[in-house]
Amino acid sequence: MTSPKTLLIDGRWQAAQDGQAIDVIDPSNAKVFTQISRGGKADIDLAVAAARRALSGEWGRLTATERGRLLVKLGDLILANAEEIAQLEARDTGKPITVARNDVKVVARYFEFYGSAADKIHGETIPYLDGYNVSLVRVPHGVTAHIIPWNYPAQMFGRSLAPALAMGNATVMKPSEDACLSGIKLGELALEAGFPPGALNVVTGYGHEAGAALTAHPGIDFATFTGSPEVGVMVQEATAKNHIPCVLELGGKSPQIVFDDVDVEKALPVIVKAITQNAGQTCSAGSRLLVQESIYDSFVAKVAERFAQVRVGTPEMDLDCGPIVNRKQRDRVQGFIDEAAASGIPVLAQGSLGAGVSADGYFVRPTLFGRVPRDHKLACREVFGPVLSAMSFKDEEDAIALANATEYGLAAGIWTENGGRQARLAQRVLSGQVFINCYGAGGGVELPFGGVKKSGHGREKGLLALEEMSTTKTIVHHYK
Ligand code: TXE
Repeated sequence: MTSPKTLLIDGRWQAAQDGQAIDVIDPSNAKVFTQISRGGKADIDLAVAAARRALSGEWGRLTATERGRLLVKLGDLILANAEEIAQLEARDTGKPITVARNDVKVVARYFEFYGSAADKIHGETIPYLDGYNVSLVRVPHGVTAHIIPWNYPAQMFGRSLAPALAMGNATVMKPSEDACLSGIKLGELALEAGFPPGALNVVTGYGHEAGAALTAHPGIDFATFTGSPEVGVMVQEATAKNHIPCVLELGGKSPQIVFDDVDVEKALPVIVKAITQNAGQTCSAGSRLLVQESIYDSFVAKVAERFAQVRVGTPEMDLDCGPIVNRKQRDRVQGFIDEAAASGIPVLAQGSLGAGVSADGYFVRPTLFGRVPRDHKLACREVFGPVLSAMSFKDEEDAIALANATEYGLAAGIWTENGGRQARLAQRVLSGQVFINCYGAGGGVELPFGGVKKSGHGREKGLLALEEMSTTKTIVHHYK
């Protein structure tokens, strides 16, 4: 196997040092359709060294305005190449083409948003003793490491890199081995936009090889990771050994809390979409449906009716959702469904597969389970597939207890017309995001995003990401 040149290091496309490659598989039919370089430790060493040089070279000398312009230009190039990126993204992940097209608009928006913000980060002055001027300035970490998953590869590329570049860090991105074609294209466009060599490096490869080498590298100053809690612990350990900070976004088991005064027609489509979009492979998927006992049967019956209409297909079929990203994840999701059904939990509805989808593709039927016991695996573990678990609660206190009865805390939906209840729940539900009579942060580049508890720590998106991607320096000047 010869390695293709999918590593962007020091402004040049390179093959893996050891010449290895990874097959890229189309999840709609399980066929290999291209290859990427299998980057490893030697490639990471080169990328980190290139990033370090960039900090003291052309990239490090740019003003904030000049950096911002480069980001905005990259955003424009993304829009100009939107269809090509969307096609790559859809093929690589299996998502419906309309969804991929929307994702690309969001990536462009990340570069526009952070590019426009780059020269609006002001410091502070601090009153101090007579004869002193004290200022607090924001400075980049230095070399930042970015590890992203496969569920929204293009969006995550923008979400992770744009604020880091806006703050003047030199970056090394390790996209997921399961979906990185859009990231390679975005790297190409970054070169076209004029980013100096080493400012933005992309190393494709496996997590346990390139990913582990990157997060443990003594030459990085900060790491940000989105993925599983298990790997999140490894990233935290690796960065702790080098005494550097990290941001972790590790998924969730987010509740949709539905009270008896819910606006049913408004809630139904949102609740179904929140667990079926992207085939449930969304960190903030609303995977637990908590319904007040007094309306449980009638409301859940209506959800079931809609759930049964969800259709699954290939990107070109452009239905509600596509296949699961790879065989391992498909088996995992199907395993949850089979095990729960076998243990007697009622299946209330299942979506359908579009006519003619390949039997080899990694498709699963979206599934709604009813009256899931509170301590069942399905109620507690992240499935990361289109599987919704309905449960009932008695009153407000019980709703809060149930919503918080999870190791995770990423997002929560609250459905009630009662203003006091909206405010109480928003305060007491333990979660990084709370949505009242709506759901999802999708596309909300402006909105800080991140979790509590096992969902991770640190914030991405919004202006808060610029704080995460930088540190402060206190400058004390004695002028008398
Ligand atoms: O994740 P991994 P997987 C959750 C979801 C899913 C489960 C497993 O529950 O079912 O994780 O998915 C890189 N050092 N989420 O196995 O392995 C890897 O190459 C450094 C939630 O795909 O965590 C990829 O780029 N990096 C989530 C990224 O980590 C390593 C999105 C994610 O892969 C590494 C994805 C290592 N030792 C999965 N090992 C979300 N929060 O949105 C792997 N990687």
